Amino acid sequence: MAEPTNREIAAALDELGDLSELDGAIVHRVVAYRNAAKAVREAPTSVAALAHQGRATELPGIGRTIQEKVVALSDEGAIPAAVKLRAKFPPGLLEIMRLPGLGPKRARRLFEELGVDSPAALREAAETHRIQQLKGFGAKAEATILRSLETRPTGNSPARDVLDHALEVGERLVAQLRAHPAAEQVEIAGSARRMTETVKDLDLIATAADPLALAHAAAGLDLVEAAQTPRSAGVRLRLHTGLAVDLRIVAPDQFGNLLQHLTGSKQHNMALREMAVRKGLHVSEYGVLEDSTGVTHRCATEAEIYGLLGLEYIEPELRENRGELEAAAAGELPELVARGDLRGDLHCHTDASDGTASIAEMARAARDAGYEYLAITDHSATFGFGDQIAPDRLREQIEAVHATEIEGIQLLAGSEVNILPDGSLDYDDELLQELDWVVASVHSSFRMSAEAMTERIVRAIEHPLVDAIGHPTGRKIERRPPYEVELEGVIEAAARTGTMLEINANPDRRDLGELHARAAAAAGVMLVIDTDAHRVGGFGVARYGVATARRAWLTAAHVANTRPWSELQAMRKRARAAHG
Ligand code: DGT
Ligand code: CA
Ligand code: CA
Ligand code: ZN
Repeated sequence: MAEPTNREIAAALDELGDLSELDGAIVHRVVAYRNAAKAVREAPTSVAALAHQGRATELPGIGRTIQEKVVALSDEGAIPAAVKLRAKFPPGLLEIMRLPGLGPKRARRLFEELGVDSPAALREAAETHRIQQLKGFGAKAEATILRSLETRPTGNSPARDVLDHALEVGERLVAQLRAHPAAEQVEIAGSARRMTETVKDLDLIATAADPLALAHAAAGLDLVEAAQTPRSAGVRLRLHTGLAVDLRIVAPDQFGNLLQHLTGSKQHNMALREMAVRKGLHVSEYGVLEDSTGVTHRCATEAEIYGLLGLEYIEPELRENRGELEAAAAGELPELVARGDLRGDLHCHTDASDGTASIAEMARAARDAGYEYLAITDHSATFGFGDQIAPDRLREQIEAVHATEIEGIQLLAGSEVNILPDGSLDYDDELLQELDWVVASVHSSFRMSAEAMTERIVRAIEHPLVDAIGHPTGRKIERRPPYEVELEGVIEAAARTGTMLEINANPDRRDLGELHARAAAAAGVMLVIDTDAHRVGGFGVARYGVATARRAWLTAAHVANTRPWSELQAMRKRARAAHG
């Protein structure tokens, strides 16, 4: 029998977690299965192979018991514990249990008391108002159930990978290919090079002394789950994370042509080709054909291609046909902000709220990541996840932050203050006044009309002590849509009051997104790129915030935290107000 893929193992562990939860198992066990599933899904090499070697326990969250289950799945085709539980609960119950607002206990009652065993049966029961007759369910619950049945996502794994997930393994793959003796150049192309939020697959381009040897070597790497037949033109791979990879191998004098073609975007390429035709040039992945002479120019670099067309070099992040070709022709491309331009981070958490490290540990990590200043912004009083800072605790924390001295970095006492449903803030003004930096965010009551949500955020923006709004739309890429809000109103208010808007760099957020960030900058709003780090390793995500800023056409001048703290501080509305 073929070994199960990492995705199959992860799905089996998730199912076991769900079944155990339905069965009323202790929370720890359920959580253990879910954590193990996550570790398997993120593992870059074959977990079945590791388990057979007794080495799956090296992965985080996988102990001997779960390793045994993986071996059983591989050898017998199923996990015995899951087989037993499947006999107890119909498969449709798992789907019901995952609906928002239901969960295992309620799903089980629906099954036992109404015989509901599938989403279809659930809909029927709701429509015939049998659910509201159950104790503890009511008419409102029934309406919620109908609504969540309608908005239920189809298929449980997202079709596209969030960028960090793809790059983590993609960059390892590139490094391994570069290390191969047959390889010369190896580059990432496609959407991953443009740093889009998600990617469908990874496009790699290489030149090689021995192309066929490189294609064979690629197919044999331990990151690879399956490969098509290696050829001298390249090979198509699937990695253990599920990511598809298209490796193309090309002659060195056409490297630029293929890199430009496969970097895309399709929209950029189509517009580029149209523009070229008007100049008597035909651009393809093989070269640039000149009508008048019949000569095909092979280009080793992309710069040569753009040069032949009379264009400035266009950075990959701009290649979306959003005006970059016109700007390149006019010599008016922006000088995009870069990671090295960031001097400070104004949003992070410590173990005082839901972070995992101390103030000093976060400070050292930020300094080592290249920052000159760091605002500690733990969650405010009503965060509601059990991790919160009451006003008295905040006073202590302000003192603790100011008392912490770490060489090479300046610490600022801040807070990520909740914007309450009515737009008021979680701390009173007197306390806010004591903070060096205030970022205000929405963390609760997401379900409001767009009008009410906009009013709520605008009210926070109008507060004189709010320096910036954190992750302004609340979206989680591939997981949660933004809350309903009219961004135009938010941007207008931010511009009017001098309140900054955050580009949260967490790769699952990237919020503001590129189009809104571009609109905000155009309206005169100052942006800040923050990591929202919750652990010492959390500062590494800055690159994704910078990528969004670059895709938004931002220069260093548009981003407040490219400035030293003394300058940034003086730009804020508080300082402006103080100077009248
Ligand atoms: P993805 O994979 O969906 O995240 O996005 P891309 O941009 O990586 O798209 P992909 O992998 O389908 O194709 C890679 C590049 O190949 C794409 O960015 C531009 C080029 N390309 C693909 N299809 C076409 C096409 O129909 N016309 C032109 N001009 N270029 C194309
Ligand atoms: Ca692609
Ligand atoms: Ca592709
Ligand atoms: Zn935060």
